[in-house]
This record gives sequence, C-alpha cells and structure tokens, in this order.
Amino acid sequence: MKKRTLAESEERVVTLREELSKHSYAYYVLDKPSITDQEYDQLYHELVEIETDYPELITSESPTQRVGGTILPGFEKVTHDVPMLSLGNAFNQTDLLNFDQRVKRLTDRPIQYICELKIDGLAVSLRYKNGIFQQGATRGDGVVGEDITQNLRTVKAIPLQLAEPYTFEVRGECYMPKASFAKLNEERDEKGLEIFANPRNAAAGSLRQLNSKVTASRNLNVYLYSAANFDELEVDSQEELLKKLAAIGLRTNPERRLFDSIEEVWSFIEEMTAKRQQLPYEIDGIVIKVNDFATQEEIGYTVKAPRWAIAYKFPAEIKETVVRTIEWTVGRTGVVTPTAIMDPVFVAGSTVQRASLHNIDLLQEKDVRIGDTVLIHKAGDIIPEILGVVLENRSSDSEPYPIPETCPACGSQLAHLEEEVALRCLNPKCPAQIKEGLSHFVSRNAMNISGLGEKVVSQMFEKRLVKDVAGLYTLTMEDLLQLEKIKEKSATNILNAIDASRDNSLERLLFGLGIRHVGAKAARMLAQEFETIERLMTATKEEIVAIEGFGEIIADSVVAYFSLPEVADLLEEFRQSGVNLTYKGSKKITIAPQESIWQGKTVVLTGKLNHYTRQEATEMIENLGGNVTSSVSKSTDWIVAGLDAGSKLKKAESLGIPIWTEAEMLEHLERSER
Ligand code: 3B9
Repeated sequence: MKKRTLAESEERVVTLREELSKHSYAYYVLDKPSITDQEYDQLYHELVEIETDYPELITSESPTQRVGGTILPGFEKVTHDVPMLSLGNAFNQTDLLNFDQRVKRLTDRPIQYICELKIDGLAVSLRYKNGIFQQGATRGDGVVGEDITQNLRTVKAIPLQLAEPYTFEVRGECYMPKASFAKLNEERDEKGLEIFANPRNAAAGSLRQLNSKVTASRNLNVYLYSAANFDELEVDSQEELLKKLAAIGLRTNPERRLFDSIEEVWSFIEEMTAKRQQLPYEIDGIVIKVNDFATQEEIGYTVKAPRWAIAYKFPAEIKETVVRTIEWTVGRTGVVTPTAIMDPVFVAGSTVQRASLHNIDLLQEKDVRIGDTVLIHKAGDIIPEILGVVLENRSSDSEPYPIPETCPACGSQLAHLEEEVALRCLNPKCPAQIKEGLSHFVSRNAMNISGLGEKVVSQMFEKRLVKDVAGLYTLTMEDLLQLEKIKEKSATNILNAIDASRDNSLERLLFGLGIRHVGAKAARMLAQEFETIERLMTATKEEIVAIEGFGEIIADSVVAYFSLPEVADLLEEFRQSGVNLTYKGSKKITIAPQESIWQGKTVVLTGKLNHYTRQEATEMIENLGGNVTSSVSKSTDWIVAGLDAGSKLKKAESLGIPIWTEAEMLEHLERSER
C-alpha cells in the first residue's frame, strides 16, 4: 500500500483507535466479540504501521502503547487520595442477621442491598484524568500502595481511554482466570519453575513484575466495583455506579443482584455457593452492600471498613486424607512439635501433605493416630490444619499415639512441664536447638546475614565448623568451601555478609541471641535503655521491670540468661571477633517489613487462640511492628477474638472497633512474613 501523507494518517489513526476501542469494549466489557481476532489484528497492525511511519502521532492512550520498554528499579509509593477500605467478615447466617440489625439501628431509611461477587485477586486503583488512564496502584495498606501503572497498562480489559472524559478514581480486583492460571502453571512446571499456589498469588506475582513484558504475557483481567472522587459521574447508588462504569468502558461483574431483605441475600449466597465452581474465576465470598449512597453515608464507617457493607466468606474447603506418620521437630527453645505427614491432597488451591499439630496436648486432644482418616482445611486459607478424625474409619486395633519420651534430635529425656502445653528438650547442647538458634541468629530481623539458609547452617554445624552463634565470626573461606554447593563466589558473599553484621547495633544481636520472651521489640528497648552489653549484663530485675511495658516474666528471663557462665563466654567470643556490642543511636529501627499491616498498630488479643499461644502471637506481631496491649480502648486499632472471648470482645463491639478472627490474624501474620 502506498504510504499515506501525514494529514491522511492523522485522520486514519483516530478512526482506527475508535474502532479498536469499540471492539475491545465489546470483547472485554460486554463479553460479546464484534469482530474476529484476525480482523482485530489487521486493524491493530495498520495502526502500528502508521505509528512507525509517523511516531509523532503516537499518544499514550493508543492501544499499541500498552507495553513500555523500561524495566523499573522498583515501585514508587502512591498515597490514595481516598483510602481503600477493607470489609468486615461474615461466616454464617447469624453474622449476616447481626449485620442487617446493625445497619437498621444506624438508619431509619428503607434498606436495599446489592450483592456482588468477591473476586479472589489483587485490589487495585486506577486514576483517570479527562478520560485518560493516568496511574494504577495496588491497595497496599489501604492508605499507601505501589505504583504499578506500567503493569496495569498491559491488562487489556483496562481501557487507556474512557468513553467520557471523566476525572476520577476507580477501584476493583485484578485477577487471573482459572484456565489461564492452570495453563501458566503447566508451562512453569515444564520449565522447572516454581508453580503458583493459587490464582491470587499468580495475579499478585504477575503485577509485581518490574518488567512489564512479563506482566503482558500473563492473562490478567479486571472487574471494577468502587470509585472515589466520582461526583462527575452523577450516580446515587452502587447499582447506578456499576452501570455507569460499564457504560464508559470499565468492566463490571454481571453476577450482581438487588434485594430488599437479608433473607433474600442469604438465598443468593446459597445459589452462588452452588454455582461457584462453574465460574471461570475464583471467588472467595459475596460482598453485601447497602445500595443507596445517601444511606451509606448515614450509616458511616469504622477506621478500616464501611459499616454499610460486609463480606460473606465461603467456608474453607475441607478434604479427607490419611495420616501416615508423625514427625517431631525441635525448635530453638527446645520445644518439640509434632507434624502429621499425610497422603497428599489438593485443598484450597494447593497440595497439602503436612499439618502441624502444634503441641502434644493438641495431639492428644485430637487423638490423631497413625492410619487415621482426618479432615483437613486451611486456616485463613493458608495454613493446613487437621480439624478432626473420622472415627468411623478407624480400625479396631488402632492405638493412641505414644508420647515420645526422648528428644528426636539428641535422645535426652523430654520434659512435659506443668502449666506448659509443650514438650521440651532441656538439653542446651541439643544439636537441633543449636541449629535453630543459628538460623534465628542470622535471620533478617536479627543479625540479617544473608546466604545462610537452613541447609547451609545445618551443614556448618554437622561439619563442626561452628558450634555456636559466635563461631560464625571465625569462619574462613576454607571452611565454607567444604560445604555442598558453596563455591568461591557464594562463600565470599557469605563472609562479606558476616563481616557486615559485626557493625549491627546491639538490638539485633540481643534479638538474635534468642533469650526467652525477648522479641524484637523488647530487644530494641533493652538496647535503648542500657546501651551496652556490659550494662545490660549487670542490670537488675528492678531496673528491667521499670522499663515501660516490661513485666516480671521478661525481667526474670533476661537476668537468668545473663547470669549463665556460658553466656559470659559467648559474649567474650563476640568481643574478640570484633562484633559491636553497643547501641548505635536513638533512631528507631524498623524491624518490620514495610508492608506489614501491623506496623504502628495497637491490637488486643482475647479469648482462646488455637494456633499460637498468646505469647507467640504477641511476639510475632511485635516483630512486625505492632503493639499488643491488654485492654481495649478507643486507640485500639483492632482486636483478635479467639474462642469464648468475653468482656473485651463486648467492649470492642460497643466501641465499633474491628474484630478479627484468629484465622484472619494468621492470614496477616503469614502474609506479612513473606
Ligand atoms: C472510602 C467487591 C471487594 C468491594 C469497599 C470489595 C472490597 C472493598 C469494597 C470499597 N469486592 N466490593 N468493596 N465486590 N473485594 C466497599 C470497601 N469501598 C471503599 O473502599 C471506600 C473507601 C469511602 C467509601 C468506600 O469513603 C470514605 C472516604 C474517606 C474516609 C472514609 C471513607
């Protein structure tokens, strides 16, 4: 074809872009293709040709401009103009009835509910200015997210230009369809790459790519369900908003319905529960919203979530499998933990073969035996957990699992201390404890020595290259080269990392030592208070208890630790190896990863927790930057209510403080850890 003039081309690109955008809309939003793929490609390539001839005609919203060439060094932070809130949860019909009553207490207007699907993907926000896509961000903690504009531009269902020149922000869920997820994993498996556990992880992993070409190669899609600063759209209800979004080119989920009563809402939930598997994408619940915006405003918000909406969460999938053996592991503090090893089963998105039984009491309470058929699910959708034994399947000659009497690692007598759920190995020289202690010492929140994974640490100890944590500082190149898979390059990296850790401020070492009851936060406060290890070693119980937030348990533990002669020797070894033993400066180090939802938050744990002891949960939360307090007040950000929670739960309810289940807490402890 003869080359067009600039003037002709100018006209043609406008027509082509309009055409392409119309067909994209039909395809992605209406799910009704208006031309064949080939016809689309033809138009697209014509546009590419003109833009190659006349690059000055390229605009950012041209459909050819979805993939940029640059690889980002990292993602910038984006502060959402209006926060992206989360949703309270309902797990059963009673929770829903309570929600309905609460709503009706807060307004006298008639209530109409709109039910929407809760797509299992990643929440994103898209900024449009005069109808042109400007910026896309992750939800992050709801206030600050990450700029993933480059990656979102590659999602074909996200229009680069709207049908109307509106300026506003639209929010929704970016997800990977089930089929694309299966295909991607198949390809990855063939290539020997790690597979994604579920479509949500696959979507999140795809959007977290610094190279947008990778994102473009993943089949991501989007459903939009909310907006901010959208006065221009002139809509008065959620239903009108969704219709308007679709009308201007933004994809909305068609599986939504309006209801006049919570009973009808429940029927819809039952209907969708049955229909769930047939949907081409994963959903993890149903969102119920008050439809009318004026009524929403009257009902209002808590800090985290609207009071006019709730998410009904589907019950976790439960599967049956058979327990083949119980494995015992010794932790850093000598606690011996049972893990059930089972026939592999696929549950809630991944294959499960192991489930922790946490402690001997729980093992006995659940009475899990070898050969038993058990029911398992994933707590917080992540952690495999045995719910119970199917007794009908148990053979008559089955016997209770015998409590081990000796340590699986060192063979010394185990103790089942009074008032403790744990079985403990009391041998301080137990190799398993020392290995775990080494791993803890080098971990990110402690001395932060990278390159020393569990396998390396284990080998170092077994080859007697290190006998304790101070031994790390006398390792030589020759030593490291004895380890499997360690060549000169990685050995050099390890030695450099060890060397760099000599300059760490005291709190990292203190945390790394693994003194009982001394988590990252307590370590930091001790370092701040006493400044040098010499001062800390001579600190009295009274001095320690005087520190804000310190009780007798921590104080006793610290004093007892530093009175051990072995500890004095250990510290002397550090000193001789040039390891810093002083607190450096007043600046508060952030031990928690930046994305931690717990950072700076004050929470209360109440009721009986199943998964971790309260002490353990507290330590984990503090390590992630949170504060755990004992009483509920208006400065409490949320509470975690375990079984039989009492007055604190009531108080939180009366103050309108968000209430988390243990499963939700676990989910956020797990997520934050990654
Ligand atoms: C500030 C569906 C999901 C969902 C909302 C959803 C997740 C969250 C939400 C969105 N699926 N719907 N809806 N289908 N996964 C309801 C929480 N809304 C907001 O985030 C929000 C944010 C608002 C109102 C709503 O107004 C405020 C402005 C300033 C301060 C406080 C509130």
